[in-house]
Amino acid sequence: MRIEAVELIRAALPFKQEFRSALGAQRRRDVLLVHVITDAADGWGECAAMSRPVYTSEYVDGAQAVLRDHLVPLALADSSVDAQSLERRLSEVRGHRMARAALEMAALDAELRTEGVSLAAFLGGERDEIPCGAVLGVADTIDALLDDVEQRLREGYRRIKLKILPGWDLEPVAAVRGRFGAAAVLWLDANGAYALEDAPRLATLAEHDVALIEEPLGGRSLLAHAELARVITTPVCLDESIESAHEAADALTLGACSIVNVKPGRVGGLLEARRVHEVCLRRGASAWCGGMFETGIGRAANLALASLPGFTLAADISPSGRYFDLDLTMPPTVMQEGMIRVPDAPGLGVTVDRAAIDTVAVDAVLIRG
Ligand code: OSB
Ligand code: MG
Repeated sequence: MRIEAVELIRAALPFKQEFRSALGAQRRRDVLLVHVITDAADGWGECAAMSRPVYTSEYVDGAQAVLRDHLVPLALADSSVDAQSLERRLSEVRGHRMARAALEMAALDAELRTEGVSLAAFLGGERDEIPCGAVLGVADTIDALLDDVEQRLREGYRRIKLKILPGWDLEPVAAVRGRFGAAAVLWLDANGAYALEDAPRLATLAEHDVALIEEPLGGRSLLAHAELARVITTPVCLDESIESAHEAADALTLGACSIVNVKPGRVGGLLEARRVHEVCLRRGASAWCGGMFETGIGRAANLALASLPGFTLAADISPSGRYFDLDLTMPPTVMQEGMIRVPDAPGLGVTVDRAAIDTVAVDAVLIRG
């Protein structure tokens, strides 16, 4: 396959409701799409980077710049590429994992559409539907949070993940547990908002039957997380701290976590995400597929990844309409009894709705080889 041109499209999708977490407040998703045009088929990728560099160091303007100036030129220089050779080629650029992942996703989509193979089948998926969890930001009041949890449970989500930070932790957790009892499987995500000195406070969360706490400590320290994991009984899950398969192996060896949130963007692509999954499977650690407020494009890739056998816990994947009024793929993604079907058509297995993209696009640049 030869990549003939790459289009970088920026779009803005307003959140239905402002989303607040330890990473700040977000009103709008700044979407960056990568559209690869090859001699055989087109392919689509979605970049996980957000507007500001507050989750990892990447941010959407930076991702666009490194794609335009460095990654896309590398992809266009090769007369024949497949996703594997492209991954190797792009790894010459250090860091910028979300940017590399978006281009790899698009190339893999084009390659698999050409071959008539679904992404799930290519990756080694074994499930045809994925259990899904809801993620709830910081609410205005405890009552508003409880109403939201009730609605999500009614919609069928398999578990509830609350964003927490100092000042929004014990009280909302106790309230949710008090109101819903054992009916709610409860996870917490701190996005690194705590320090090791907060261990006594974090230890008390266990009283509320919390199934996991994600990225409790700031600074991406595996040693600090290992120390915390020794003194709290709630299982620790890492997100931001793990950017590759070898970091996942290190984290599990050190006891920094027992559970891994796997996001293809954060680790540099679907191929590396599959290697993270292999590490977890080999070590008997639980893994699950995280989310980055994706549109239908990124969601399709996440569903394929989440179908691998080691993803034993509910994913941060939601149906169309959870965060935005408009989706960018057809048909709309639906959730039934908390499950979403894994696309089984070639490539990402969804039809990209160019007309919908054009209604929200703010910028599009075509780079030719
Ligand atoms: O920490 O998992 C996170 C979104 C952006 C950045 C970081 C995170 C998230 C989410 C999104 O939690 C969950 C979703 O896409 O539903
Ligand atoms: Mg997280």
